Amino acid sequence: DPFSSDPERDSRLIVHSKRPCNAETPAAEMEDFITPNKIFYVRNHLWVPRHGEDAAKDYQLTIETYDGEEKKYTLQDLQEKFPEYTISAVLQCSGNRRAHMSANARTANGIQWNVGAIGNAEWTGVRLRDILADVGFPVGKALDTEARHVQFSGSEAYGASIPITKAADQYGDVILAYKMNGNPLPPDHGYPLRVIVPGHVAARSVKWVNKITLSDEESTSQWQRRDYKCFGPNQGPNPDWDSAPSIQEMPVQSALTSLKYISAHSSQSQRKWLQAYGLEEDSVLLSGYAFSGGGREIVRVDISADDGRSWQQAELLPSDAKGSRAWSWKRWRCILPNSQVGKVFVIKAVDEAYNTQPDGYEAHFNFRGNLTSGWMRVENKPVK
Ligand code: MTE
Ligand code: MO
Repeated sequence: DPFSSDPERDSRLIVHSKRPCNAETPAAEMEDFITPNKIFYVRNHLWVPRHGEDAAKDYQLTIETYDGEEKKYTLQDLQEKFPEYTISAVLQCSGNRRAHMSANARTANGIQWNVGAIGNAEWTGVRLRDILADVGFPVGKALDTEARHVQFSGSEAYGASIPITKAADQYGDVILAYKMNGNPLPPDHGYPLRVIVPGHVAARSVKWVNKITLSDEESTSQWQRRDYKCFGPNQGPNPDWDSAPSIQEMPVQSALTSLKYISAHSSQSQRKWLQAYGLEEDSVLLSGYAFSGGGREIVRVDISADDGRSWQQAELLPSDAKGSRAWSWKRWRCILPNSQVGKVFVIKAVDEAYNTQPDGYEAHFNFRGNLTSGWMRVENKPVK
């Protein structure tokens, strides 16, 4: 039974499937900038490879250069040879919020994730760029070579690839991580080593990575050539798979993760909050996340309390983001008078390239339900 080495999981995770494990972070646990390891969503296509202490000791990473030559590194080699580097970065599954597409357009294939197939963590490891340089790849002149893709293989058989331009970019921050939020990677998240490709769909951040190949071709895995692509609203389920590019950088995304009732007559701390917003009446506190791919910073989150007729801006919370570009999400919050019970709140975000989200779901429907990002609509039903 290949699943026999799967770890125990936190009971707070919302489990969509057990074998393989697919489980999302409950919205109520997503209030912080950093998502704790124990409740970080788990998206496994297969089983978790063995992960005893010997897994790190026996670990070997093989790099296959463009000429077909192989170089090997132990975990210790990587840690001794290359400078340690920490970034904070979101991982978001391409299926995050698929349930909203299914509910608002048509049923899309795949796990019906709500808002929790996303998390933000600090990842510590070594730069892929430094390793490529060490095997003799000219990282500063990558396009002078014939290598166009960097393929990653996981030890359980998963595989994916990224463009050489991302891997060689000195501000691309692609790392091979051995720590998550300051602790060794948990088994579910890639122990002992995983790739982190910040700003890209999480499907490229290969866990349990044991081989890296420079190639003129993308990975030939189904996860590169088929599953993680988007087709037109009318296409499928048997499209010409090669006609669409594989998903790499993520579009703009935002979601509400909490809606709370604040009473003007209750605790002093709640009243202080209301005063800070210049409100005296009972109110609602909305909060959530916003994120964009490619390191593009979120510059605005717009909230409507009347289903999109009028808008105001949410407060973007300060954070301790690390890395060359904006790889982390922005947490946001907004306090509104509670005069609109039963009406619909709408949330949408804007990134620094002024990209924004589609207002509905039908126009970006795709049969696999990838990259759902329509404006999130939530009925005003505060919980006391
Ligand atoms: N890497 C391996 N080896 N096996 C996998 O099944 N799933 C991918 C990616 N890397 C996967 C993998 C997908 S689709 C996602 S969304 C992320 O890992 C999930 O990472 P997490 O489980 O650490 O949240
Ligand atoms: Mo995913």
